[in-house]
Amino acid sequence: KPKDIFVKDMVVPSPTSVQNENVQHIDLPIVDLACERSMVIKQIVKASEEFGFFNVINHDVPHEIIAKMEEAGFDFFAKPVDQKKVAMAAGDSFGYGSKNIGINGDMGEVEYLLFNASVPAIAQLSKTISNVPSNLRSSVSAYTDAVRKLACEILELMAEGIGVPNKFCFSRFIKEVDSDSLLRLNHYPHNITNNNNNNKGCNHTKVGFGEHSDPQILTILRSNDVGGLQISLQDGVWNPVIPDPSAFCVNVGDLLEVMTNGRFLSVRHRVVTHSYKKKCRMSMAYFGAPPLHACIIAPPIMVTQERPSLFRPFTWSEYKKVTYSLRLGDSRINLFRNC
Ligand code: GA4
Repeated sequence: KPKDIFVKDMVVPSPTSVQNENVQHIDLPIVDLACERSMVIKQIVKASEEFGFFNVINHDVPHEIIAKMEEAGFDFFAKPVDQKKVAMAAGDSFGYGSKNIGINGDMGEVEYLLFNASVPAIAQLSKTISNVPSNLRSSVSAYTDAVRKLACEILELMAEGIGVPNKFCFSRFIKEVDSDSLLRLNHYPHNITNNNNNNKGCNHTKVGFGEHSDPQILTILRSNDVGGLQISLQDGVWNPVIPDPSAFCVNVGDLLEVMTNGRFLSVRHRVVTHSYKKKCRMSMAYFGAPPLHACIIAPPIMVTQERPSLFRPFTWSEYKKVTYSLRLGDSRINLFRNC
């Protein structure tokens, strides 16, 4: 049983605005997939160890697939709220949501669409999803298949880079038919402030999606050219990520930190919205996850005398349960550390 879990008897609202924060600009590492393979591997490993985040350029995901996904997403979010609300209703945890993040009181200036991104769920999208326009369905299907392939390629390069004998040891999880992977479209509406006397000339920064780490194995994120993503490499310091719509921003999730025995970092990040921005940010995140029953443990080569095992073995189902019982910003990974 995970240690130290306590139930909060009062729901404390999450902060909605950001004030006087320490913001420091950094350049995210760039991984150029057109480079020589051994070079790519080195870049990926270094970035995953030092930043937990990197931008991938010269990937094989066709531009049309990305453009169609973005267009279908924007078309959907432009619809009236009552039309959006019916998307995939029917007691499912997937579908449209607005402002509420998770089930424990977290809120953000965001609306979103959540899809099951396993291979069979995506192949059956037309049968399993109701009240979603057909152009959105076909875009989600083509986009998810393409980014899943990219995620597998990156996970295989990572495995090779850290010397794991089976290069499929991470990617096999997200290829499984019952993989618990997700696709999430996040739309951050305008953060417009009234120009009354109290706030004239002020720029307001609000929380779009509060700080957290991603629980899964690997996240592949694509955003339009509106910024807002910030990562935290040091407690209390936020590093804005300059958006590059032609790249994919890749980040290590909690499970990959565990399976590399702490060598790769699952870094906390958040999205903020600025009142001076005229355009909405839209991001599309693929979260590569294992099946619920999968046992999460570092391969033997990652555990040495100098680097003893940092985490106890657990199933994704156990980790997910803990994740959903806590608040967005709570640390989950620490509950699974060996003493
Ligand atoms: C963060 C990453 C993904 O967006 C997500 C989120 C999930 C949700 O929105 O339902 C969670 C959040 C995320 C982690 C803590 C829990 C669960 C909201 C929340 C408060 C889909 C995921 O897998 O974990």
